[in-house]
Amino acid sequence: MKYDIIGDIHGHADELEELLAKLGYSKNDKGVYTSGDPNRQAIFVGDFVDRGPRQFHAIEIAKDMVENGYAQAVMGNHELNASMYHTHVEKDGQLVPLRAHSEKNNHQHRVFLEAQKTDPVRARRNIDWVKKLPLFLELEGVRVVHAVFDQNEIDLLRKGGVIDDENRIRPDQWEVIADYKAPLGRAVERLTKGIEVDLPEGVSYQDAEGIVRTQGRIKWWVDLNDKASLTLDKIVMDVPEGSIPAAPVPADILQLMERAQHGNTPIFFGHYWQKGETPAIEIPGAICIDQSIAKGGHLAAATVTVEKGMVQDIAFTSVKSKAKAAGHTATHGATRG
Ligand SMILES: [Mn+2]
Repeated sequence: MKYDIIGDIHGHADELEELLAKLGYSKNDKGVYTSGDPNRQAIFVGDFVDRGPRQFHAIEIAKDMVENGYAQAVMGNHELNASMYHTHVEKDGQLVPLRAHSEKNNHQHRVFLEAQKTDPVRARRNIDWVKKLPLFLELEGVRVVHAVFDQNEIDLLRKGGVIDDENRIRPDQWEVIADYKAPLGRAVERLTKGIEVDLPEGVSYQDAEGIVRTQGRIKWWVDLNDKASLTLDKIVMDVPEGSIPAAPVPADILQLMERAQHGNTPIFFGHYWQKGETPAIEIPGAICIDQSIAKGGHLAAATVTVEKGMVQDIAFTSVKSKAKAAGHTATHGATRG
C-alpha cells in the first residue's frame, strides 16, 4: 500500500491540484482525482479552510476523492472551528452558534463567509461534510491526526460516546464538546490543536502582536531519549528567540509529550507551520507535513510505502505557494496553525 499524506491546504486549491498532478494523480471521467492504483490513496491531514483563496474547491477536491474511495481525511482545528461556527443550538428560545460570531472569529473565517454569501447551499454542503471527518485514522502501518495522537484522550472520547466507530464526532455531541474547559471538549482540542499549556510560574513572552502570553504550544515531536538535556526553550514554539529560559521541562509537560509519541506505529500530522520545501524527519515515529503554504511556503506530501504493516519508504514531494510575496495574508498577525 502507498499513502500520499498531504499537509494543511488552507484554501490553496491551485497548489493542491499541482501537487496531485506531481504525485501522478489525474482526473477520471467524473472529474475526480485518482492515482489509478487501487493500492495507492491520498490522505489529508486537515485544515482545508481559512486563509487561502479557494476553500470550497479545496474541500470539494478532497470530498470527491474520499467519496470515491481514492482518499481519506481527518479533521483539522479549522474544520472544528468552522463546524462550531455553523452549528446552532437553542438557548432560551434563541438559536445561538457554538462558536461565537465575534469580530476575531469572523475575521479568521472571512474568506469562507464571503464564498458562503455567493453560494450558501454549497457552503452548507461543505460544512456538513467537514463535520463528518474523523478525528484520526489508524491505517495499515501509519496513524494520521491533525495535531496530536493521544490515546488517553481518544479512550475518553470513545467511552464518553463522543466519537463513533469511524472516529467521527456524533451529530448530537457538538454541544458537549463545545466546552473546551471540560474533559471531552479538551480531548477534541488536544487531537486537533495540540499541546498548549500554561508556562511555569514567571515565564512569559510577547507574541507577534505584542501581547504578553503565559501559555505556549509545545513541540512534542523531539527526541525524548535524552531528557536531561531537553530544556523548555527548545520545545515552546513560535516565540521570539531568547524569551523562554533554558530551564528543565516540567514533568507534566514531559508526560504529555511522551503520550503524544507513544506507540510503535508512525504518526503523520500537520498543524505546525514548518519551514523548508519538504518535511524534516526529526524523529522516525512522528512526521509533520505542514510546510506553511498559507504563509507563502509550500504544500507538501509524504508518499509512504507500507508493506507487511511496516513503513518501508518515505519520499517527499512539494509545490511552492503561488501567492504574491507582498500584501498577502501570509504576513497577517499571529501564525498559529
Ligand atoms: Mn491546524
